[in-house]
Amino acid sequence: MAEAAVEQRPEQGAGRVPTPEKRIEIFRLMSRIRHFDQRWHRLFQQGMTGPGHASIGMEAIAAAFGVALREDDYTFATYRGHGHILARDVPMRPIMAELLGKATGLAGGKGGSMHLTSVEHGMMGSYAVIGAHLPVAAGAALSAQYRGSGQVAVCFFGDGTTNIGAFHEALNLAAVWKLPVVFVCENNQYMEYTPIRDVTAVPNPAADRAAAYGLQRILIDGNDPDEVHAHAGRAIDLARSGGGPSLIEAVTYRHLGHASADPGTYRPEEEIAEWLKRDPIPLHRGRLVADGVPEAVLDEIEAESERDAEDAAQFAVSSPDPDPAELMTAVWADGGASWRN
Ligand SMILES: Cc1ncc(C[n+]2csc(CCOP(=O)(O)OP(=O)(O)O)c2C)c(N)n1
Ligand SMILES: [Mg+2]
Repeated sequence: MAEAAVEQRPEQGAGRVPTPEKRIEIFRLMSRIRHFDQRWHRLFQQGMTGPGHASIGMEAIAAAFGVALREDDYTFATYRGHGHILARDVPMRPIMAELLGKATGLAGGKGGSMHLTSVEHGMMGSYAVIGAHLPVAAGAALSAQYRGSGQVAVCFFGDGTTNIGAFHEALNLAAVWKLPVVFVCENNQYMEYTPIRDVTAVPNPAADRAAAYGLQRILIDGNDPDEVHAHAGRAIDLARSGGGPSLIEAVTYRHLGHASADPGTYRPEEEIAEWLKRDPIPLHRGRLVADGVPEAVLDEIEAESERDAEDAAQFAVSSPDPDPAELMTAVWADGGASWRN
């Protein structure tokens, strides 16, 4: 925590507490993301699915942005993107089925956990190649700017991603062309098994580099959904009104390892314990209850999320495998591989 301390900047986002309805919606999305990832992780432990990347502990970022977005805005995520697609209100069933490689999955089982896409929901994909989607998000923003559609692209990525060339290229061009894009660094303080501080010249890998692109330094607590929502709203408004891109660094922590099979034991026990105390879901729940939301309302949201995750798991497990005849369909833009022959 000390290495990536969250610097409070009250002038940014101040006075923008979400409406009560939006705060409950943020709770609902966080709860759905948590239950979905937990249920899916159990399927992995039972050998029902291959490995993937959970975002348990990091839900506040996806959820708070999810409620700040307009329906036709674009989301770009990494392989750690289950939460981001759920935050666009894509139903759990086809997502879970995709993770299990089933025919009923979003991409017919061909994409898996690292390629979750639902264009009609604005979810423009999760990407396995580090940094690859930052220029693509800038391209989507350029398209929105050209068409005058008022759409905004929001692009999520990890702390480690700030050390790859595509980060610089995308940020620079987005700033030069004032593109309607919001870059959100989910600084969970590790890139796979390496602490980001061991391989980065500045303590805050995104915020400390914002000046290089003429952007404001925005460093926020990624486990505080009210704070994330305030900054999301400001950055999205700025982008939509022609004010250009933002770069937000949201400091957070993943409760599990990098991927399903990683126990995460390279992290100090005290550090894990400290961050478990800052779990965004109980934090947000406590605030809602203090503000008068009945416990029963939140209990029902939790129960519904759990039921939906269980239903999605049953659906995915009982769904058929893809037909081998489908192997080479929908792989290329022409719908097949015929152009190669
Ligand atoms: C171009 C490229 N290089 C290396 C990898 C292997 N790799 C997968 S995840 C990862 C760490 C990324 O860390 P970070 O950006 O902090 O994201 P996090 O997993 O913490 O969400 C690496 C190096 C990759 N997928 N793509
Ligand atoms: Mg990371």
